[in-house]
Amino acid sequence: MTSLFEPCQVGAMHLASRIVMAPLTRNRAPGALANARMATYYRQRANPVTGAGLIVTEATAISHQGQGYADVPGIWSEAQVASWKQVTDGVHAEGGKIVMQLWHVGRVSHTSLQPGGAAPVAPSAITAKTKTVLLVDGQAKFMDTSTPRALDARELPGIVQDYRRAAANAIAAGFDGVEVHAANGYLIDQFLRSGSNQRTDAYGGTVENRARFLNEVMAAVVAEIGGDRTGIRLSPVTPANDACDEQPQPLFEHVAGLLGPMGLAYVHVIEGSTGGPRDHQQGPLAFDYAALRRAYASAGGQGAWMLNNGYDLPLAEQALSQGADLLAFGRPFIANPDLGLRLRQGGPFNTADRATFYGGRDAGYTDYPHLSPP
Ligand code: 8OZ
Repeated sequence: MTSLFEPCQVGAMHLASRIVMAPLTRNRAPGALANARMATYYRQRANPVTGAGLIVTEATAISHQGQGYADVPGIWSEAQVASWKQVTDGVHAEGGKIVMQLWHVGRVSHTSLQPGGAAPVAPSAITAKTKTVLLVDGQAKFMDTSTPRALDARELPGIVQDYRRAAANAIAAGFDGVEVHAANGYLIDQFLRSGSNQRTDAYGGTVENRARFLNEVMAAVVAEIGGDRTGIRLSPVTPANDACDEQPQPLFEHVAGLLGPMGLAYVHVIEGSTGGPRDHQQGPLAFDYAALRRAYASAGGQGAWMLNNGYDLPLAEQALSQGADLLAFGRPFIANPDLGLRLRQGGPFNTADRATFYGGRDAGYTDYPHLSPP
């Protein structure tokens, strides 16, 4: 039986274990730049024996328009590329691997975060019933998102180009690859789902049309940096950020069919409701994940299959025995920089403090205790 602590070839990356640090938004990048505190945080988790076999960065904006939260980082400028080098250098000095998660929030934004105070953009002008994080008097506050404007189809090639440039920038900054964020109700997911996409052009209506934007983004990123350095994150049934679709099963099996021939390093699937229940037998979260994987494999997909949401050691081992290749841990990695070591030893585990998830300084960020020096 495969164990969490066995190595795994993932596209161009050789990983020392199956343990992945999931992407985690922490709102500690003022000016949209990476910084020394972030470099410390990632380096603490990068050792392939005591930490993660692979780190996925916090979601990182591909453009100013792609920004939706206070103090999240970006990867569209030369200054941002330079700022991330301290992070990739630190991770590589520990012998670790790190990919950057590429993000456009679409409608999950606020005019105060957009270029020129403009409305955020979306497939259709439908406000998301969700909150974003803004800084009010220096304090992180959850605020309603602004009403978006619908994108003109003529704007889409420019956004695809932003993804492509972001992927090139990530490689220039020293990352081992990228993960395209197509989950959790952000721009790509907004195109996919019928609840946020009411377009009547080639990007709306049928499943094929709603998946067109995702397909174009992935094709551009793969053309730029290679499929073997590219992953994708999907969340077929999450209600996060007001995401909803009447028929997620055929929609996501179609997406899996598009991804199959792309030669991707991995596919990362959030099961159930992001950060919440993962039951999938019945009710609103019902979904056949095995069928999703079959659809991917039967389209020629050979990338590693990464699962996420609420995993602990027994559940992770069960998933590996059922054919998963990689398991991504989110909150456990916030509170346990040496999660790899703790999993090997069967614990003990620190508990993450929700009050310090978003914004702030070292508290709840770089100050969780290690079992042994990193
Ligand atoms: C929590 C807070 C802000 C953003 C996601 C990037 O859900 C996020 C996110 C999570 O994917």
